[in-house]
Amino acid sequence: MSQGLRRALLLLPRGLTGWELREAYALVESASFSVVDIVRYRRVSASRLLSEAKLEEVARKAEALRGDEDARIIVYDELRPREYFRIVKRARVETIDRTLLILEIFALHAGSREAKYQIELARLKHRLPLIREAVRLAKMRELPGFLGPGGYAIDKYYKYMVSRIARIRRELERLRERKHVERLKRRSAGLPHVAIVGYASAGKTSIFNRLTGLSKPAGSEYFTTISPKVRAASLMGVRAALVDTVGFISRIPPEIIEAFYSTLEEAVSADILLYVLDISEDDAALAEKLSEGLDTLRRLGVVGTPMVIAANKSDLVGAEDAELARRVRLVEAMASSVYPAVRGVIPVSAVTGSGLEELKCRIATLLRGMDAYTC
Ligand SMILES: Nc1nc2c(ncn2[C@@H]2O[C@H](COP(=O)(O)OP(=O)(O)OP(=O)(O)O)[C@@H](O)[C@H]2O)c(=O)[nH]1
Ligand SMILES: [Mg+2]
Repeated sequence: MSQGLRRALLLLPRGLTGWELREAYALVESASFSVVDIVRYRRVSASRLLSEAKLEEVARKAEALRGDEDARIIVYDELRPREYFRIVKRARVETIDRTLLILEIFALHAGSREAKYQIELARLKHRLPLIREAVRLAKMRELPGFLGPGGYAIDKYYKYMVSRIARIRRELERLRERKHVERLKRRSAGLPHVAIVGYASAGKTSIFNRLTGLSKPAGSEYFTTISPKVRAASLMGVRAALVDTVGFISRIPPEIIEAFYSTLEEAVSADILLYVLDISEDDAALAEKLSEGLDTLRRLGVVGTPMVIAANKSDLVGAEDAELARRVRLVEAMASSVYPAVRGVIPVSAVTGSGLEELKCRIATLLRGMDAYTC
């Protein structure tokens, strides 16, 4: 086991597609876990996750982790409070679900005060129903000594959480206000905004670095970028503020959407959107990740902002130009049917630099408010 990795027993629902499985492993790895064993399960019903036999299997496999404070059972699914307690009581290893897994990754990368608050808020909101269930169980004396304190202490803790949530919300509101003012200042300096959005790990920061000449951390793990980064850049002689943002993810839990709303607000108020897509993925992943992103934008209220799609990682598609062209056409068709303001799909590679000149030109053209190429 390499240093810094926490051990985990991974519970995977059956029926995940190829890219969903890859994403599951990428998320687990990004949260610094090393998987010691896997249990595949089929959900019993909407309210019940595991059958008795499965639970027994989980408990048996969790034995190796018992006593290790850092070890976790990771349920790659939504976990209702009742199921959580059912698993923890039997397996006696702390258990997290997909939402908490994503929040752990966020926490590893959170640099700014705002990001830290946002993560704490999302965690608190996610834990609240759990504590409510603990209060209920303690009252029924079904949790003797579990979680340490008795029912009274749990009740107090619950009240503390509620007041802490209110406090963080006020604090975030204040920070958001300040950011709003900063944005207005940038605007009055005359800089149009280009927000770089897209699915987690598509290469947004790599493209941001290329366009701004910076070297912000980019990484193969998910959610390298949590707080948005803003830099002025010159695109074919047109100056603009480029904004790098947090990545989208499929089945993103509502707690996270709310927590990161202010980060994504940059996308809402942008003049132009640069949507980065990993074109090297298979058709199913392309379709899902594109529609997930466009859907998130729609939920945020983005409708008519002109959008250029950077079909990134074209270097991985291989020497077959025809295959790259086919994928680009596919993306074009899919994107413009849901988001009519798409103004082109351009194959690029942040690694080799290919296509970047054309990308800059396309953005510059839009920034000048023109339809035809000017460079
Ligand atoms: N082969 C290849 N790899 C790329 C390209 N662009 C980015 N990558 C790699 O893809 C991974 C993700 O890149 P990032 O730029 O961090 O992606 P991101 O979209 O900012 O990711 P998050 O901030 O985590 O959402 C890194 O390992 C990059 O080196 C590309 O054009 N070609
Ligand atoms: Mg990034």
